[in-house]
Amino acid sequence: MEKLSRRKFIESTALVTAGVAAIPTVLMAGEKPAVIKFAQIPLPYSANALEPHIDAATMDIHYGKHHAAYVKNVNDAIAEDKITVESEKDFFASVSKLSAKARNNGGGVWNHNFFWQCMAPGSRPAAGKLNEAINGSFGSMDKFKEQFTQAAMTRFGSGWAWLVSDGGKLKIGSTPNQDNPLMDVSELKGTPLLAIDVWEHAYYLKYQNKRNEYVAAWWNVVNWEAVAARLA
Ligand code: MN3
Repeated sequence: MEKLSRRKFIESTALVTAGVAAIPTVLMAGEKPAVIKFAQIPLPYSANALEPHIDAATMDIHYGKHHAAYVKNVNDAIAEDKITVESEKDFFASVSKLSAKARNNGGGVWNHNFFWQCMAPGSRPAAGKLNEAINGSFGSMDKFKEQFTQAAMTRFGSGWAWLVSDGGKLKIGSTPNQDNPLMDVSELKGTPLLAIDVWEHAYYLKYQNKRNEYVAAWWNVVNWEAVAARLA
């Protein structure tokens, strides 16, 4: 894992948690604007912490190779394309105007930073307000899981399934490739609360073609406390 400065860590964690950027925009005369730079959050647990549901080899490659590559590629694209947006929020809200390289890799960085924080070892059941919101929107936790699993299973090819809050209303949906609900191009819109990566690289080593087994196992490592915090 690359070492990040404490400031960078706090910044990137805050960005991911809030889903919006908080980059200062007050500039001194002659100072260049703070153009956005994407970074990987430190993995919040060890690579083997989610076993047996998510294996360490998959985590190592997923975090260390795939996710790291998105970071390099989006920052390259920002330089190559002379992108001048100053916040993640603006980056995704105007992503239709950016190159495919910027869109795919920017989404790749954000989605994985979010995904790592959707999981934790020793998952505890959803409680309180979150539980009530899920029951209210979907009937029960079981029905919610069924619908979310359906979204994950029917996303053809590579992509993500999401639970979002759209103006206080909970919705389930999916996005192709590395698109996310913060993007202007996304049909599914809202504040992300929970996501699962259904790219084959997320499960192929352990589950091969059995996406259904991966999704079923993933419920055992969902960090419901993090989901509840995003809803608050
Ligand atoms: Mn992935």
